[in-house]
Amino acid sequence: MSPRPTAPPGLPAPGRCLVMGVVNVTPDSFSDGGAWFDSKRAIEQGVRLAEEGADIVDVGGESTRPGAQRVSADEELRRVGPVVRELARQGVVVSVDTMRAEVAAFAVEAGARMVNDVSGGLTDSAMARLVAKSGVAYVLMHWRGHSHDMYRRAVYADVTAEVRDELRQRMASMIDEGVAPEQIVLDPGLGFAKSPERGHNWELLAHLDEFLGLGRPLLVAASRKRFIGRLLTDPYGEQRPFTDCDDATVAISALAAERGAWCVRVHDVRPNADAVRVALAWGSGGAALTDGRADPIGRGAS
Ligand code: PMM
Repeated sequence: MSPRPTAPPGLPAPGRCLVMGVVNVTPDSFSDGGAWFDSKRAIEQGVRLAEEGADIVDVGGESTRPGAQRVSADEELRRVGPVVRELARQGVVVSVDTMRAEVAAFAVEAGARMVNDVSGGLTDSAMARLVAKSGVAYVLMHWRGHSHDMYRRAVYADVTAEVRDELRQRMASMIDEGVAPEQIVLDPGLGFAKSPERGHNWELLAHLDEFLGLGRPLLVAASRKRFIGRLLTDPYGEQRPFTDCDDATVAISALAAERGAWCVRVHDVRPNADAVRVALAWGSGGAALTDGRADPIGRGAS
């Protein structure tokens, strides 16, 4: 396995795979559509996720579910602004899930410590400059186009090699524009221009080492995605609803952590926080524990 890359700046480094909890401040996200659309409820949910063991809370204001249309920048800011500011004020480590430099700039000013850009800098040409200037961590995800037609772009001769090479090119381009390599976290973009029917997501998960070979930490975001529901199709042909895919997500988190993922992005935090600790204990044969504990007493998650 490749040596562990340097941790991105400003984020917890507890010596195990991190857990990122998701708060979608949207009326229509695939995974939790509408549940946290109200700012007050979104803030409460963010605090709850941090208490359940999320090392980072990812706040997004634009749905990227298959077929989703874009919202305006003003609306996105209205959704995420108060949530990011209040969570950061309460000491939660926040990342902002946005493709817009303007929203990212606002969020960083409000205390966000990471920008999570599912378009890997392709949507907004001002993103690289903003990330370079702010110095915060940046998730660069593999992306081939907006959600409304992303499945049309899910055509690969070799999905692992193509996703790896496209990530490498995007990373080089961000670095050319002034982003420090240390700021970058890579993400193969499970579900984005990947076909559940053709098994693309499983092939990517089976080859995490190829992405680790790019020398940057890896974020794995499988939680509640359609390919899990498809895997768990029942004998009558009914796909498992995404709300009932959390147990399988925990299994993916344990395996991803054991294979060297830096962070898993999940909706149901507590069991995934347990899973990454099991992976730490198992992977180190207990050597990474303190008196049998994953979290040394007196040292919080951040
Ligand atoms: N997926 C979603 C949203 N944001 N961010 C990253 N880095 N990687 C992902 O795969 C990703 C993301 C869509 O899922 P959601 O409905 O759970 O937000």
